[in-house]
Amino acid sequence: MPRGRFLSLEGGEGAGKSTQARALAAALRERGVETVVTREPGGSAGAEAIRALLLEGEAGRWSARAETLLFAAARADHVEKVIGPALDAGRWVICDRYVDSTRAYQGVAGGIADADVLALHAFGSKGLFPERTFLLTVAPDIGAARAAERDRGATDRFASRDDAFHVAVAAAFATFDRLAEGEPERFRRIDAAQAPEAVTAAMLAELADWLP
Ligand code: T5A
Repeated sequence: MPRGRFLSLEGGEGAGKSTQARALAAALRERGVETVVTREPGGSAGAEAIRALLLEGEAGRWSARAETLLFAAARADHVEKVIGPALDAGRWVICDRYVDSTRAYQGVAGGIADADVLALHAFGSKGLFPERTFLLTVAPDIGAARAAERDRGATDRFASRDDAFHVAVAAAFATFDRLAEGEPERFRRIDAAQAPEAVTAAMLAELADWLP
C-alpha cells in the first residue's frame, strides 16, 4: 500500500482555505483518490478540545509561548490520531492550516523564534511536513470582507484582535511568500482572488505530476 499524499492549505483570513479544502477533496475523489479533509487547530477529538481553549475567551488569555505550546500539543494529537493513520492507509490528507500557520501567527506575528516552533514540531509531530502546501493569496481587505460576510458579526479570539496584530499577520504571510520562493517544490502560490472554481483548477494543475 503506497503512502498517501499530505497537502496543506495556508493563507490569511478569508482566503478561502476551507472552501478550497472541500472543493479539492471533491475533485480528487472524482479522480478515484481516497481523500480526508481535516483542519487545524483541531482535526482529532483531543485537538478539537484544545481548539476550544485557543479560540474562546478574551484576546489576552494566553501568552505567545503558552499559545505556541497549545498549538503544538493539538498538532501532535492530530498527527498521531488522524493524519498519520490516514497517510499509512494510502489516503490523501488535505489539512486546512498546519505548522506554517504557527510559524506565521505565533512565530513572525507573535515573536516566537522559528527555530523554537520547528523544535516543538520536531518533538510533537516528529517533524511531519506536507509534501505540497498551497499558499492562497488574496488582498487582506478582500479576505476580511469575505470572512465578515461569512461570520456576520460573530468573531473568535483571533479575528477580534486589534489592527496591529492583523498588520503583523499580513507581514508574516509576506515573509512566507519569500520563504515559499526558497522552497518551490513544497509551496505553490495560488491566486485566491479568482472565482472558486478557478482556484480549485489552479491547485489541481499543481498536482498534475501526482494525479492518476
Ligand atoms: N491559527 C491557526 C494560529 O494562530 N496558529 C496555528 O497554528 C493555526 C493552525 C483559526 C485561527 O487560528 C489561527 C489562525 C486563525 O485565526 P478558523 O476558525 O479555523 O481559525 O478559521 P481560519 O482558518 O482563519 O479560516 P478563515 O476565516 O481564514 O477562512 P478561510 O477558510 O480562508 O475561508 P472560507 O473558505 O471560510 O471562505 C470565507 C468566505 O469567503 C467565501 C466563502 O464562501 C466564505 O463565505 N469565498 C469566496 N468568495 C469569493 N471568491 C472566492 N474565491 C471565495 N472563496 C471563498
